[in-house]
Amino acid sequence: MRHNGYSAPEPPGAAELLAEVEATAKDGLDRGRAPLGPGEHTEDELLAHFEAVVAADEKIEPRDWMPDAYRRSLVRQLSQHAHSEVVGMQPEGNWLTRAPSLKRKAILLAKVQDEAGHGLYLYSAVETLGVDRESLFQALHEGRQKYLSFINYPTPTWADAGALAWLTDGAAIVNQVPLCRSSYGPYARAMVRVCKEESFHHRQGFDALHVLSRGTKAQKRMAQDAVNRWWGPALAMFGPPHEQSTHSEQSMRWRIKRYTNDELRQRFVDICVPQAEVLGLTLPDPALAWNGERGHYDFTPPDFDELRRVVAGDGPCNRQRVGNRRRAHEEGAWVREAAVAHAAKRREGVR
Ligand code: BYC
Repeated sequence: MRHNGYSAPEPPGAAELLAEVEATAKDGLDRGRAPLGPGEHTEDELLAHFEAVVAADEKIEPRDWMPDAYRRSLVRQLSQHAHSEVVGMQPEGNWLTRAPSLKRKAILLAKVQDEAGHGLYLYSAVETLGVDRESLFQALHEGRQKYLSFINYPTPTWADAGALAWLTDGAAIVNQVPLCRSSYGPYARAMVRVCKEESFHHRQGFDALHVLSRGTKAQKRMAQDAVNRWWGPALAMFGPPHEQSTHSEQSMRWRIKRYTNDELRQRFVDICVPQAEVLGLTLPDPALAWNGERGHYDFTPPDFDELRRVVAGDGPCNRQRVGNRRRAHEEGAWVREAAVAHAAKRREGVR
């Protein structure tokens, strides 16, 4: 990335993650496999067929029969994912009017718009499961559905926008690359596109921090403070430890998920350490050390009690984030009505 002749280095490990995404893109294609005919098969036959499709690493498509519990779990995870993208526009949106240069502002604006787009791909994917979008918004606004915990933390300095993108977009990519191979076709396909865009988000955060850490002492301190604030929330994004994870075992059997929360958290730490070295910043964990026997970095797990509290609604910004979202939805009602009226006119051939 280049600004005023300055070029930040490539974050180590980023290209490899993107190559994994590319490698999955063709696997996710809808190959038009005919579904089992309705009414011609027993529930056992339908289940056996579903399990065979999953075991063969083929995709379940919206037209296919699927167990109710599989559908429910997908609706749960996909809607949480969609909400996270949309509510997740707020912590960085906070810096849109105050970005330090026109270039940074343009980049941030594009990133925040992308998050809205990711929300749209994901809401569309949930709709393929027979749920309407308005009911998802209601569930979010009434606190019946979740979004990711890190969004409930504040971004008090410009460096927080950079640290948030470097760490939480970095964590999101590590989490989402295996989701590109999810057994549900619309989810897997959405993830391919999301990961590619997320890769840009991650790089712009890395780039913003790289500039700050090579700036004045005060700028470097600001970057370090922001990394200190975001390291814990980024680690917590991967969810509770495996033994406390309620959904992982089943989701992994259904191949919605491919790895445990802990395996992904470890991969993220292993990727972050060399990136922090290039940035010249320190990850705030004295226990962080290479373990040659395990072939991984040892690290201190995030504070899971804090994660529980934040998910339960008691984070620093929960009320503000949901309040803003609710207000934006109400104030945007006229835009949705206008779009529906416009679409109806187009259908009737009125220009
Ligand atoms: N925060 O059994 P578990 C982005 C919940 S946006 C809140 O392990 P699972 C970005 C979990 O839902 C990208 N809740 O669940 C945007 C479950 O509760 P329910 C967002 C959490 O599903 C803007 C319970 O705890 N990415 O990157 O197997 C700017 C037990 O957990 C959290 C996604 O949403 C958490 N951190 O695994 C910048 C990824 N962790 O549902 C960046 C998609 C756990 O029973 N989601 N919970 O009420 C997933 O991959 C998985 O759902 C999770 C959890 C890894 C999050």
